Amino acid sequence: MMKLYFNKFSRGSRDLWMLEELGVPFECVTLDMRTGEHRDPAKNPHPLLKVPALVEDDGTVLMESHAIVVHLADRYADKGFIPPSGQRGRFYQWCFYVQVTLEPEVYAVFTQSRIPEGERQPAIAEAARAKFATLLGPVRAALADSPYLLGDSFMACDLLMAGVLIWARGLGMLEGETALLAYADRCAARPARARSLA
Ligand SMILES: N[C@@H](CCC(=O)N[C@@H](CS)C(=O)NCC(=O)O)C(=O)O
Repeated sequence: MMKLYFNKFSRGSRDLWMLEELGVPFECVTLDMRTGEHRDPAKNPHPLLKVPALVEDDGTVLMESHAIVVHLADRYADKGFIPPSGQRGRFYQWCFYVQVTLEPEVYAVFTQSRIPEGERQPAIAEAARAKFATLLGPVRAALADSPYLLGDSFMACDLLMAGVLIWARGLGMLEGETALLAYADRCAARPARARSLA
């Protein structure tokens, strides 16, 4: 059975959400990051001792939380979370946009918020907030006429987008973004997400 090595306060939360959406058999191994359990090579198969990692049925170890989501959507393509092969251009566009373009700005604000106040560099967070607001433009446009990024169906790219938007919302980066907040709520209300957080 597939095994997800994970911690719920990590980027692995998106992988657990995806597995719950798919409803396929898997085992979840929680590694306690507060005690440093994830840094024990006997317990964590991740090559860099981070989380998440997915160990597949044949023993293949996968790292990178976004790649794991896309791979799972593809492996179980019959479940309908990925467009048919050859028609995935915009699907991949959004998956990469979330990870490569949006997430670094959220991460910059997050890391600034975590360091002691006296050591913060407010200009870094301010620049990241401003850049993030600009980068939301294409997302707003994609959602102007449809409930999800690719139309009427919730896809794995929505799961990734919503994950980052929910994180951004917690950092006050979505203020006034009514449509995006409604989209994030719509995705967050899915029963599979609730199961992943239980
Ligand atoms: N880009 C990787 C990031 C993996 C990563 O940095 N994970 C963090 C938690 S979100 C971690 O394991 N940090 C603990 C450490 O580095 O010791 C992914 O998305 O999977």
